[in-house]
Amino acid sequence: MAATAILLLLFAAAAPRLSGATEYTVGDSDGWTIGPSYLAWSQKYNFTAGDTLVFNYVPRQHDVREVTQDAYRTCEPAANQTVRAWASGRDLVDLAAPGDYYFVCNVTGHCLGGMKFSVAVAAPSPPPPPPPRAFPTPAPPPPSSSSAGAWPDVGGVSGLAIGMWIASLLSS
Ligand SMILES: [Cu+2]
Repeated sequence: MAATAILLLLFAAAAPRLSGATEYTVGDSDGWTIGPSYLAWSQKYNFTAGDTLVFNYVPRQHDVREVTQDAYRTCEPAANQTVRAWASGRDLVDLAAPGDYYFVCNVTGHCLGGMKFSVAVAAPSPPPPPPPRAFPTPAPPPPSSSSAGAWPDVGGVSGLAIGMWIASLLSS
């Protein structure tokens, strides 16, 4: 019973952190395509480490590359300037660590045509302080007594002392 309550408490404490990770659909309902301003889109949100970007597009019409800042500027990512690449048409891109991320479409002309944006991902805010304990912490077992397992706590020890005292009376 107590263990179940403690488990429930653990879940309650973990839930806010799990729901803190947010999925952002790039371009919102427009998706990832030619036309929308992804600069404007990216500036609408505050991204936090642990969030996910979702790129929705028709496969083979577009793709997604995370690239270096230089490749982002030139729109010509060389192989060694590509950090990660996706092409499924529904790509889930995790922003696991804080930092700057640069995304482009690598179909010819699309990056220059506006399919590019960067996001500054912030470190997650520290977790809230733990809630006050609902249950008293059980006292730790006595540190040294090797008979703690054999004799029930203090009552057992004083029982042993009384027994020894009686034994000494009987033997005298
Ligand atoms: Cu494209």
